[in-house]
Amino acid sequence: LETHAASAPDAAAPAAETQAIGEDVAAIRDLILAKLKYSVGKSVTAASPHDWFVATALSVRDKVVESWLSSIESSKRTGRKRVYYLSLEFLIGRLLIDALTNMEMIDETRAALAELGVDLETLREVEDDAALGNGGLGRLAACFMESMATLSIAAYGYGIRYDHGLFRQRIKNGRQLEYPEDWLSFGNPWEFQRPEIVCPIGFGGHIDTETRPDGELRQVWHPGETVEALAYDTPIPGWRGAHINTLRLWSARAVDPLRLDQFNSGDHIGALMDRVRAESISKVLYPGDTTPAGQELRLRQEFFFASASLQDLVRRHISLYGDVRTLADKAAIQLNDTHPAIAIAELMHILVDLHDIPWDEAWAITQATFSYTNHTLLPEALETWPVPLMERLLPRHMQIIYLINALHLAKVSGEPDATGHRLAALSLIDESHGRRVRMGHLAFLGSHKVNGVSQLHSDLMKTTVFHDLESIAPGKITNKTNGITFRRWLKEANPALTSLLMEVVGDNLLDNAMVLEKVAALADDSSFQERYAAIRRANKMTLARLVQQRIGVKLNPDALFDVHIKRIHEYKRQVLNILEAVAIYEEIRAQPFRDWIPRVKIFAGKAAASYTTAKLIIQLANDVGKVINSDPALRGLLKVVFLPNYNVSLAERIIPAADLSEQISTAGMEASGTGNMKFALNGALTIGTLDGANVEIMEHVGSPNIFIFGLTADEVEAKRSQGINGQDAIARSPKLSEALESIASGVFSPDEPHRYRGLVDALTYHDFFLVTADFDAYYNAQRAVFRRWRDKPAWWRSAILNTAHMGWFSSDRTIAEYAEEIWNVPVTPPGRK
Ligand code: T68
Repeated sequence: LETHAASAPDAAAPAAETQAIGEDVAAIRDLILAKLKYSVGKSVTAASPHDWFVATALSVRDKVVESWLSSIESSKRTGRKRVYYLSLEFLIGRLLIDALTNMEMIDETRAALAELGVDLETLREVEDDAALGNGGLGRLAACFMESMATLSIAAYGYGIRYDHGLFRQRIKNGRQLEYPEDWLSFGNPWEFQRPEIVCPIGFGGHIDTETRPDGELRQVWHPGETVEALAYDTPIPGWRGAHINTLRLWSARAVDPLRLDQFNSGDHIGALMDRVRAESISKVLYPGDTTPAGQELRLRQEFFFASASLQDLVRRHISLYGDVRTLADKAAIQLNDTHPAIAIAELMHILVDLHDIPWDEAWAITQATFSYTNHTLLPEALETWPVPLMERLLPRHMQIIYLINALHLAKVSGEPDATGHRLAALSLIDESHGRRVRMGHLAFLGSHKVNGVSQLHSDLMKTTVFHDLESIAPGKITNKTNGITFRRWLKEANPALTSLLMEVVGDNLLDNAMVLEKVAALADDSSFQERYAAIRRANKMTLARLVQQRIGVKLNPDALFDVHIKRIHEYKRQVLNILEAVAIYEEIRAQPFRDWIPRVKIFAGKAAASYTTAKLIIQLANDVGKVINSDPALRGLLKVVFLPNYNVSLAERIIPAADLSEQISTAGMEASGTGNMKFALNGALTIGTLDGANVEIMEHVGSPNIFIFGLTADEVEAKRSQGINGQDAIARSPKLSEALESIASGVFSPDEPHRYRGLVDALTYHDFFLVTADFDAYYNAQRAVFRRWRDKPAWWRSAILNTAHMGWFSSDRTIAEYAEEIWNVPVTPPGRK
């Protein structure tokens, strides 16, 4: 008896826990069944996987909503300062596993579904990706939303609810074809329509001048056209569900659904014209902007969501605090690139025209409220709008921009170095090729802080595009190196690795990523290496199955998986990688019995529909793959695959299976990169240039554990100033000239031998991205990769050290820096409930 009593507490504890979990599982199972029946309207026998997905999503959503309402309530009660993240893009991906993970319900839900004979992994796959973004910028916004919730910051994301997200890519005969993406066709269980939250958005029209009672003049804008912005809210749970924020996306609709008189008079299509025109604003992500109509639609999108968001947040501020003049104390607005920069003129319009705030005071409020993140230095990507278009579409805002500019130039024109050249560089209006409004300048002037997204990028901002503006506002430019959320990019993408790491560092890994450092002590431990390697092997098997299913190519899971996945762009240099594949192909054929390392080159990525060269690069990757993969002389030693329709969900599959991460942009051109961080965290070794955040990744993981090659940003600049002809580099490199020759002569395009002549000519005579200059260095770096791969303990040591030292790249760290240095809001780190 005594023995029994003494041991009872120990023995009873696990039993009680098991019982609680059992109760949870039963409760979740019953809730899913109720959702299936009463919300989806299906019986268990008739339910499709999609029906089960919706029922499961609705059941976890109930838990999310509980916490969401208390988060909103608590922010109101405590009068906390709010952060508003304005972004034209949120590249969210799927939400089911994310919500279950962050609500800590995943194991119980999996078990509950299993009791019903349903596999959670199947449900995961039926969810459509929310692909409301193009690439890194949009995905960063999604990671930031998750980290802001995790750190209990009272934040709102504001964007557009596009009916159609990033196009679906199909590859036909090696060529990219674009199809509309239709993520809403089965409904969206995560969102709440808010029919009561509607903002009128004006365009065009004219301005009247009125005299106010106090004798001052007031400008009154009378828009010629008005559309409505209708709110849809999606709750964004932070880690452990302690705090939940709102992503508010605007959908455009006409004020009147149709012209009834016109309809009844027989003009059925004409009666709907206004509606079509209004709704086109939120129809597609990034409408083609090669035509004037496309450019105008893009500007309408930018103003539509900036204005709706500003009206909404000003209304909230006034209802809580009664006085718009305290806005900057209670709201921080972050501009994700210049796409929402017109919000600066919109806030001035609201303050000056609608609230009669004197100009100087309004400008001080505006600057104290806004901050701006720059994501690119590429001149062609810096937004400018033709003045005539702005005058026609937003006449009052154009007036405001002119006045901002006049006051700004008046301030600097008194300075001794105020030459015409300098004033032209500082002006909000670019006069060099037709008059255009520089949105980067507007964002800079209207903000109290401006940041780049990696140390190198922030430094380059000061010496290039913002050189002159920085000189009149020293200290305004600051750096905030990007980060990624480890909940999605470690736990959800690679659960097996996460469990292994938690065995070492403890189960607070996702609360404080810096504990990963403890893993470094095991880098040389052979049994840990074995377990780490076994997880990679399993992930590679899973990916190999997916590749077989999708494109019918069989991969050897013991080959080195060398992965290059990102948007297709010349500066990202997919061509450099393809050239190395061609060079190795020629070598294996010439010396088939050398001791080759089996390798798979994996490419994925979308090209902008109008970007002809990028589309040709996709075709080249596919053409090269077709020849190499079917050449029996290679005996499977080299495969080149292009996986179609790259998106967040595919990235979650590929990254945990990668051995080598390709981050090979021309130095100085990739602002940061975030894929580079996802790979290194999951233990792929990086082959890369000293560009963007690669520099900081090298500093953290240690230079022996990363393969850096090529020209530095300074060297790129020096080299370009001497000319960008590739002939010398090609002449010096027999491997390169041979590879270029075989591509140019049609070895990979026998059906059209001259298909790549132009591409090869461009590399030969006009190699702006310095592919030829960096080829030998890249080739040699790849040989260093092979040497490491042959030494398996050395390889796994480096891989483990990559994982161990990546904690700093958590977006929790990035967001904590924004909170402290830009937004001035407190953060509460997550902890166990
Ligand atoms: C990316 N930018 C940077 N832009 O290229 C990348 N642009 O280095 C960085 O890591 C990432 O931003 C996050 O900071 C983009 O993704 C766009 O997608 C884009 C979209 C529309 C217009 C211009």
